Amino acid sequence: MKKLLIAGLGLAALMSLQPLMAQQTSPKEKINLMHGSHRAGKRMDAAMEKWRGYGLGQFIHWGLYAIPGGEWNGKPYNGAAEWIRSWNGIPNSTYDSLIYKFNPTAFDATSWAKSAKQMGAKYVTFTTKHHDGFCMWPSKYSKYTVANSPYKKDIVKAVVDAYDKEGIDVILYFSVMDWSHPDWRYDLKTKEDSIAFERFKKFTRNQLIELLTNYPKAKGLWFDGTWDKSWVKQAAFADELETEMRKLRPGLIIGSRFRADENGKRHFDSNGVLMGDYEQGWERKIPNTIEDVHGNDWDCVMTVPENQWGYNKAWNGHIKTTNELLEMTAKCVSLGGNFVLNFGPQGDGAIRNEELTLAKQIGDWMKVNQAAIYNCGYAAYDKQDWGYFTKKNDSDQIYMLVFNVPVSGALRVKTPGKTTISKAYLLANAQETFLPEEISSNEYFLHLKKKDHQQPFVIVLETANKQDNNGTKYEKAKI
Ligand code: JFZ
Repeated sequence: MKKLLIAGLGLAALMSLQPLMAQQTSPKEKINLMHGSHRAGKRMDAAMEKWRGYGLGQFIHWGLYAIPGGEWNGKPYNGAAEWIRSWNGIPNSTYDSLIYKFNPTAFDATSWAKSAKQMGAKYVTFTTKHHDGFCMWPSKYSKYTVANSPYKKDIVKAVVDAYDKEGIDVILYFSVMDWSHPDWRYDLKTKEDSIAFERFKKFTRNQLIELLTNYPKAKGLWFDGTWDKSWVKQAAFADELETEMRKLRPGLIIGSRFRADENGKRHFDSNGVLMGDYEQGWERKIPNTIEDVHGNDWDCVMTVPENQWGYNKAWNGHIKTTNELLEMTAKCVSLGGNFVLNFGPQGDGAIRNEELTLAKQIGDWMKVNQAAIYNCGYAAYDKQDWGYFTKKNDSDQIYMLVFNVPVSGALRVKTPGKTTISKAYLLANAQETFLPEEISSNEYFLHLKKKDHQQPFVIVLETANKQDNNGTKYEKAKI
């Protein structure tokens, strides 16, 4: 009886497995989508090739929220400083009247750009309009802009021009969600909501076309605030608008956080294909393996404190150090992405000293080691505990970015396929060479002479192809 029961259960389990097995063996049906991804695989044009090679970027969150700087009437706001308008501790109208206080006398776009250049940033993403709706450019379509603040001048123009002059590409951040616009809705529940949102869609289109027209030097748009149901339901509109923007500005770079497909799928469409030019979901997190990025381009945006983008006076919690940020940069590049570090300038327009110091220290390291970051990507070498491998795009040059020196002083390297190490030397000083000790086929130790390193360092590997297998010292074990 017991046996029978078990046998019966087994059969039931087997039967229940069957549909699953069938699903696994037959190729997944591709859903026909009107507003899904328009491209499979990476964009290979010059603009995107350049983006791919940036390695390191800067993000800037600056707007009215920088004036309260994370506190109101002496009370700290517990969320991210740029979200303070959403706090019930402040009436919206009181927050919005910060426009009359916006007069950043210490703002100097050139000094920002010089600091970014010193850091080694190749691109900057700048908040033209965050969720509060305040426009950092004199938009024709809103009264809530710099033009109506005591400062009056166009901040987006100043930023675009200053960074462009330093050779740093500019991407415009734009929040679709707009808390101050009367027609913004989180969801469309009534006919009135839909009518209001139609107006909001026109307004959004107008502002985006205005930005692209006013600032033709900008290389791309970084969208945010696109997660609410109201916007997710606009697959056709957003698709059409994206096409229009791309037509207006060939080469324009738009990430995966702009639009949803007709089933409401964001970032990846219903077939799992990336929407937009790169994956924009790596927000304060970094992938661990190359599988995590599914063959797509991507960048990671990171705050210095835990989760503060706009200026926060309190600057609480763990503040990331230069070495941590360099390690994140190395990790991102080693997995084919860019690392983008956020800065939150003060209400008066100056960048806080802590951030200026980080920029300088990162830059000091970059000056010596930038070859391992710019135009580099995934090396396809086994990850080792001492750090990260990167590979120069379009060349065989391999870099070892060392963050953890083992007590043995021996850095393990496994080379792929028929690759051998022909030369290894310090990027900072080519005279300092390392004789690779071959410990097994395709496996080496590089012995460090010095073990007390205060800073991460880079070793350049020059590689060669093994002539043939007969020449190698090691034979595969016969098992
Ligand atoms: C958004 C904003 O709300 C925030 O203020 C900041 O501008 C940041 C860069 O972007 O916050 C997000 C957006 C996406 C995720 C998390 C926070 N996400 O995908 O996990």
